Amino acid sequence: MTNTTKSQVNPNFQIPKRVNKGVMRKERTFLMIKPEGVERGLIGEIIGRFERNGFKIIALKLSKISRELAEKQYEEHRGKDFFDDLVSYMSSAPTVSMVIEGENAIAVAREMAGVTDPKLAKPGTIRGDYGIDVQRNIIHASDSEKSAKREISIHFENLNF
Ligand code: IDP
Ligand code: MG
Repeated sequence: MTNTTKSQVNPNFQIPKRVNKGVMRKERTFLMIKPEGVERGLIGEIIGRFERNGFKIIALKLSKISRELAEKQYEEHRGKDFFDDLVSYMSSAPTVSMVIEGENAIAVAREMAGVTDPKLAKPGTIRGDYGIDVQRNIIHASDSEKSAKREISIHFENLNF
């Protein structure tokens, strides 16, 4: 018996094996569909992958974020050569911000997103299937519990449940 199941919609999509199988943790994580994902009509496809993989949508928002908020989001990258372009891009057009909840949500969402560079991301991951280049890689997913808490609080200030 395997815990990897095929999606009914995308035959290439493999639901990832749960991380740390013995240690199931109900977690929340922050995700953002980047501008080209919204522009290309991929909101439903991306949210659907998380829903079909058993995650619950806790909060969801379509908005054009301010440059200031984009800078806060990517604070750890301030000073890097791609920082200005990245925050300009992220605040240039609408994005979808969301909080999802489920077992090992942080690590599983990172696995479903795929590695940062879409050229290197595996088929079946969101970036592997839809990413264009390293900046336009479709989705953001928090990389740790600390980042998830921080990112949820800056994008959903009033999330009190
Ligand atoms: P991650 O999104 O996989 O966590 P990070 O290294 O935290 O990747 O970078 C944050 C975002 O910054 C990436 O998703 C990507 O959009 C952008 N980025 C990272 N490295 C580069 C680069 O070398 N050139 C342009 N954009 C980059
Ligand atoms: Mg990151």
